[in-house]
Amino acid sequence: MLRQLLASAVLLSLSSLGLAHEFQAGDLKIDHPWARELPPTSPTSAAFFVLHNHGNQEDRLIAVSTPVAGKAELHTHVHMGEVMRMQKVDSVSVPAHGSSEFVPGGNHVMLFDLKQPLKAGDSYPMTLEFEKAGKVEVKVNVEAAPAGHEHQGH
Ligand SMILES: [Cu+2]
Repeated sequence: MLRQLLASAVLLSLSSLGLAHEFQAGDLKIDHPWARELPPTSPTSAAFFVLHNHGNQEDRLIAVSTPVAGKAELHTHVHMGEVMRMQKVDSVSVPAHGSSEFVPGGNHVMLFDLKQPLKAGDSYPMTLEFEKAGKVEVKVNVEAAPAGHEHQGH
């Protein structure tokens, strides 16, 4: 019984380590890049993360690329009457001492022409390019379900 408890405690701590991953570019922190697992037939996907800016100057995310997709675009959602529509944007601001969230239903990185199915448990590299902080490569984790509470409270 004790052994089982210990084993599950180890598993728990391993899985929470796996969930919390972050990357740094200058004053910017890129928190937990992830994408949702989709059916293998889906030609598109989206990537999400939270950008934290610990600096005194605004920065902007201006471009994204990844080897798993033919094309990656910055998207946001806008209200078009009753419905929410995706719209391409040229850049996304990360305010000084602020943050910018990329979440389902909001800003996201749209991936077109996927070259391989994205399966839960996989990860893939993605390069974010910022106006001031420059380029940084992050690792995007593919997750089976939309991530929940662990994304809040940072
Ligand atoms: Cu989109």
